[in-house]
Amino acid sequence: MQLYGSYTSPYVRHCRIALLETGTSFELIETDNKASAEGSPAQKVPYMEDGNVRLYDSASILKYIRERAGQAWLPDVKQFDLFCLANTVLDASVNVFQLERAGIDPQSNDYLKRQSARISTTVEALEAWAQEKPLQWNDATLRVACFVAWAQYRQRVDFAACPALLTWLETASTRDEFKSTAPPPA
Ligand SMILES: N[C@@H](CCC(=O)N[C@@H](CS)C(=O)NCC(=O)O)C(=O)O
Repeated sequence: MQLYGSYTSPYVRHCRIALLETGTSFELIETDNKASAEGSPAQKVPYMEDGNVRLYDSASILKYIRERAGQAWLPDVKQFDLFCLANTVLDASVNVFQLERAGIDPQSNDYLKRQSARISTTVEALEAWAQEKPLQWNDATLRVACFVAWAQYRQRVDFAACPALLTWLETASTRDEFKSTAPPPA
């Protein structure tokens, strides 16, 4: 299986962790924006190829990896909703990060202000979720851990008021597959 992506992308990291956890043999092909524009209609990473199967989003890739290994993929609707919420905050944070890199002030228009507000309210909701339960390892909580780790790595969110999320990250960081897929030093 070929996974196209980068060593810094949290979406790619999540797929790499699932591949390692399921013992699936794969090759990570480093892919920049120019290559992803040619390799995927979404012009994003990750995308993957396995024989004649080509998938263009980390969610479908994760479902494919887990089901190929005989596992169910997020059958619980509340866990699936947590995955979606973590995805929403990740998408918004990556979007604001890319715009800032392009020199656009995130406070410069109402839509970007809403993106920033969306990040804050979603982080609060994730923290409330994490306060309710210890970390139960599945693709929803793994998505949350990938988000928190990436947001720290790119200094997007101050998690000082989120002790439960930090505890989840600490727990995730004890796992070999999570440790070995950490992004390179910024
Ligand atoms: N919904 C996609 C999001 C993937 C995504 O946003 N990837 C980023 C890298 S972290 C990307 O390729 N961005 C390129 C761009 O926005 O032009 C997924 O889950 O795979």
